[in-house]
Amino acid sequence: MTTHLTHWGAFEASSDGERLTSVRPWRGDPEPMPLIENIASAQHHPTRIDQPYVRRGWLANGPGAAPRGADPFVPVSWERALDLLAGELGRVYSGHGAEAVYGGSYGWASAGRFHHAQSQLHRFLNCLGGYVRHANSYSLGASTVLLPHVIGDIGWVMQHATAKTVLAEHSELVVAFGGLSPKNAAVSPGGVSRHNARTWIAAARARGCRFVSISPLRDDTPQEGEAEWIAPLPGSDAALMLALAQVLDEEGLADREFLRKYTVGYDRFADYLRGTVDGTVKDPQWAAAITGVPAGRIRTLAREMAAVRTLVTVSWSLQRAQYGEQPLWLGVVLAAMLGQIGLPGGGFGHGYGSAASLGEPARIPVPRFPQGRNGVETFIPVARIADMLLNPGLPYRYNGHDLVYPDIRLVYWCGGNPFHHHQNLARLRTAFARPDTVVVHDAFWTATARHADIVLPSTMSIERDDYGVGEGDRVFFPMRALTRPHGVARDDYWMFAETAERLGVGKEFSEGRTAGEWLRHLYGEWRLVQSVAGHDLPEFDAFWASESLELPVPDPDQVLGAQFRADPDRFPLTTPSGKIEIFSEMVDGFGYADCPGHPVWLEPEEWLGGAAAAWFPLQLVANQPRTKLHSQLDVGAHSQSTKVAGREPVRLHPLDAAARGLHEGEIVRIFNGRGSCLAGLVVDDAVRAGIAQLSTGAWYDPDPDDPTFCRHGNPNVLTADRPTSTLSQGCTGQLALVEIERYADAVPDLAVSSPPPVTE
Ligand code: PGD
Repeated sequence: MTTHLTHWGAFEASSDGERLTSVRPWRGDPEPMPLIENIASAQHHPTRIDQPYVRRGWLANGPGAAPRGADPFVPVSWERALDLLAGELGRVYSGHGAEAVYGGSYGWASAGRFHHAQSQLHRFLNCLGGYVRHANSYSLGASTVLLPHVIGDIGWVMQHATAKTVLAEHSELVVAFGGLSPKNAAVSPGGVSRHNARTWIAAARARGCRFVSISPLRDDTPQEGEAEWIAPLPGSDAALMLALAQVLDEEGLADREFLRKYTVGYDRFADYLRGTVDGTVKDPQWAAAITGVPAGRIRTLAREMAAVRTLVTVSWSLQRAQYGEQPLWLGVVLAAMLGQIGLPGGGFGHGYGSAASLGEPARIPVPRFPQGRNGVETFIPVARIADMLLNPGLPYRYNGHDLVYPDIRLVYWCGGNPFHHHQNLARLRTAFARPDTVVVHDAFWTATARHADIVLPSTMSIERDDYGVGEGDRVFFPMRALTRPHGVARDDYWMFAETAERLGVGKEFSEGRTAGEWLRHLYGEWRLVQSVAGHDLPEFDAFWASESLELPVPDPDQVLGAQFRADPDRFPLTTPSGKIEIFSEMVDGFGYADCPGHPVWLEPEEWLGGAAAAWFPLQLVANQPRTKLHSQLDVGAHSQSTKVAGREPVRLHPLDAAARGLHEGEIVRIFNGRGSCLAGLVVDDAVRAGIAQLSTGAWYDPDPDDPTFCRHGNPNVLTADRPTSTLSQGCTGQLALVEIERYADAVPDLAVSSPPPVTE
């Protein structure tokens, strides 16, 4: 058996050289993930891209728009594909400059440090002069922009979060806004060795810690927590948090000494709570009307939080909605009012249920494939992709900057699936029709590959040599190839090296090394640097022959919050004031009505639809899936095992199903003013009444005549391509208003589970 790594866990496998013959979780993992079952079953699925393809219209008529996403593909040899690619890159770079190339290429790709797809692409494009990049992520669009204004270095709550073991030993109450979802806590970019979310939650509970899970879904916190379930209307958490803060303020439970010493701006915020500014006291009665949570429970919860050692956590999903900055900022403010920031088991956490890496001790850095220097300064906040393609030259604002969308001629995607991750997919489709050329490398015929002109087949990580370790994880795995590649698929590195050669920058890109030589070279350099830092690590050959390497943790006790608490003058935050900013002069100075200088309640535009809200009475929660990571390996056995008649499952409360005369297992149509999709109904009282829960990840399968209708169940035909706010311009894919009805027509076949039409 050989050990290998994925974003969702390590596994051991054997193979016959072509396919995996046996797969089991890595023996070191106490809570293995069933997602591992997707790998072997997906590897040779008909939707694997077996060789290079070029869209017929592009091949016949040259670079140009129509009809991207509908044309058949022509199989071509590697020679021809790379000649065409090099010719087109040459044309765009010489005719329009590097600013006409969008190479942001957002996406998680696969585990593995060297074959990390975006790093490969970025190095390649940098050799050609650079590319328009993206800033931030779909995961943390609002957090990455807001938190530096509020607490300074975001590493404070990410890399140096309070350890899970400390929480397990010291927290008396964990109030988890967005829950502590075990499925999300099981993944980390680059991999996870030992899953431990259930273990630390069980340990805390056994010690007497109480969990309050504030989420529309009961299973957003593991059973081990025996959590009290409070289910506010999705999108209303900020109102609930304001009311908790109002009770703390009114009843003298706020820690005034902490607020004075460690924060700025409390008085302005308190004026808002008390209604001095707008005449509305943000009390529990006020919040109950917005959230649906009884006023009495809000008041008692605030008192309980002030009475014991309390951790306030906010999941990443809460900020993936319009005005997502507000609940995040309020989480920090609540923790500051409780005065426990920097105490073991108290304070604020962001993402304990969102990624495996949170609360793990910071390990030494690991080898990295250098990306070179980008000669282009222009960037977009990542979720503005459709806006950029549709509106070249349009000015817009972001985090205090006045920016202008560039005029993109060529889009290059490697290791991501925007037709999975972006919102309002029909609009994205219109946007993808604009550039001259779209190039995609992927292992599968994802919807993005189907909307490309040049499609190059990449290997899966099991088909190449690499090494990997997850963000915040300590186990570094050699990842030896388990099988030969599917069809004539090649590594992204090989494709870039060959194309770079054709464009006259071969030496700059490859430095004359093969992929195998790079692995050895990067490891050797890294080992040398680490030995200077006092870490004695094995030579490459010994590492390569081993099962795994446990990485050192240089400074396990470094808790930034504790240092700040001990001496805020010596360890100031990197905010303008050096303190926690409950009111930010900087954010206030930007003058954005959708993100003022202190946290507030802003009613989502989706709710203000008036008639629209009446037409679409259900709150859709489009959360992360349980049976796959994002859209990866959706054709795999584990993902397929939960589909209903081949469609993605949608969960509805029994009352909502009964009100519509719907039954378990039926195919339903979910719709709103932006689009519609089919899904298979699951009736479940683990979802709050008034909610429909449809996870992301089903491959977009548009009706040929109507791109707003997905036959498979991708919720991003329903979500709005609307930013979190002018401040962070993040993605708002988590929530949308919808209605559901029985699908009365004959259920159409799926096109997305077969390759697209191919022609000679
Ligand atoms: P993945 O499915 O992981 O989705 O969006 P992301 O684009 O990351 O896409 C990765 C792609 O890389 C896959 O198609 C895979 O086959 C390909 N790939 C894997 N390995 C390789 C390789 O070696 N080479 C190449 N060339 N390709 C490779 C995820 C994004 O979705 C994220 S992070 C979040 S948090 C967002 N969440 C939501 C949400 O909560 N709700 C909605 N509605 N929408 C969301 N979208 C976002």
